[in-house]
Amino acid sequence: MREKSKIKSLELATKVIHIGGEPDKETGAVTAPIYQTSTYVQKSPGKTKGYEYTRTHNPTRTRLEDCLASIEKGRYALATSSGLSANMLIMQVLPPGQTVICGDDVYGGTYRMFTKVFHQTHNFIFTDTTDLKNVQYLIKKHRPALLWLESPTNPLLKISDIEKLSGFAKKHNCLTVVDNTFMSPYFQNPLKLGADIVVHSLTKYINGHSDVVAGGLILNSKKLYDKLWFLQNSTGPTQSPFDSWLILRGLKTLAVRMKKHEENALEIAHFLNKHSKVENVIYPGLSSHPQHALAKRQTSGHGGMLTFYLKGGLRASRTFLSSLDIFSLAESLGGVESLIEHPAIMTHASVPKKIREKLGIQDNLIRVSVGIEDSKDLIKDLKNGLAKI
Ligand code: P1T
Repeated sequence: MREKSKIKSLELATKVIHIGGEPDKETGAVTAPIYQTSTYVQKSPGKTKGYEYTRTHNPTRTRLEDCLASIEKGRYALATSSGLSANMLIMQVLPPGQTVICGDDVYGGTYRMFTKVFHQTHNFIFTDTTDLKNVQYLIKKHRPALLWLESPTNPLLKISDIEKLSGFAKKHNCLTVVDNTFMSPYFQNPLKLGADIVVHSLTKYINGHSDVVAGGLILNSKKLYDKLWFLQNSTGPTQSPFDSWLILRGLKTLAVRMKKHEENALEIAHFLNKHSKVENVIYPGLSSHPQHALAKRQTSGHGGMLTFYLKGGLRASRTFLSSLDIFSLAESLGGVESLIEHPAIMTHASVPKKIREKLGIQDNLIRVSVGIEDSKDLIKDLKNGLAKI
C-alpha cells in the first residue's frame, strides 16, 4: 500500500495510472488482475480474507473505487452498475417526504427517474440553478434535503456556481449533489468546491471508450458512505469485475483524452460559430457563453461537449444528422469517437415537449460529443453535412 500522503500529492495524470493500477502483489503482473469470481472460500464459517461475495466486495472493483475517490479528491467511492443507479442510491438514502431542488436542464433519464419513479415518495422542484438568488429563495421557502446540480447541464451546458450554491445549501442543512459527468475530475472537482456528493456516469469520459455502462459516487462523509454502501449491497446495483477492469484501463488515459477533447471542441465551436447555416453555438469556452467567466473560475477547462442551433427546423436537423460520415448519430457521450445527436428526439425525449421548448431544447438543437480524432477531419465532415441542408 502506498502512503496516503504520497497519494494525495500526485497529479491526476499520475493517479489515473498508478492508483488502482498497482502491480499484483502475488505475481508481479503490471496490470490489475480481474477477480472474475462471484464468491470466495472461507476457512471456517465466517473466517474470510476480507471477501465473501462479489455483490458485497470485489478486489477489482475496490481498485476502481480507490482511483475514483482519489481523482475526485474525496475519501470514499462506490462503483455502480450505471450512472442512473448511482442517482437511485442517493434518492434511496433520502427519507420519504423530503424535497429535492433540481436543475431544470438535466439528463433526460435523471428527469424521468425523478418525475416518474421517485415522485411517489419525494417532492421535486425543477429550477434554473444558474440563478443564485432564485435558488436561495427556494431553499429558504421549501427547506429541501437535497440540491441536485448538473454543471455544465445536459444538453444546454448551463453552468451553476457550485461553491456559492453548496455554501448556502449547507447553512440550511441541505446536501448538494453534483453530477460531474460532463467535466470529469480532470476539469472540475465539486467536492473541493463544497459539494457533498459527486455522481458520475462512468459510461462517459471516465471510461472513455463507449464499451461499458457504469456509475460512480464519491464523497467525504463516512456516515453517508456507509448508508450508500449498505443500500448498494442490499439492493444490488454494483459494478462487475470485468467492467471495473475495463474502466480502470480506460481511466489511464483520462488526462490526455480530456486535453484533446477540449482542443477539438474549441476548434469546432469556432468553426460552427462562423458558419452561415448555424444560428447559435453553446460552448462554455466561448466568450459568448452566458457563464463563461464562472466557467473560467470554477473549472480548469471546458470539456468536449457543445450544442448548437441550426438555422431551420426538424427537416434541416434530420438532413444534417443523416449526412455525416465520421460523427456517429448516437446517444451517449465522452468516448474517443465523435458522437452527435438530436436531444428533443433522443436523449431528452422523456422531458415533456412543453418543458423542452421552454428550456430551449427545440427541433433545431444539435448536441455534439467531440471525440479525439483529427479536428481537420471532423470539421470537414461537419462542413459537408451543413452543405446538404
Ligand atoms: O447512462 P448512465 O450510465 O446510466 O448515466 C446516466 C447519466 C447521468 N448523468 C448524465 C449527465 C448523463 O449524461 C447520463 C447519461 N447520458 C446519456 C446517455 C446521454 O446521451 O446524454
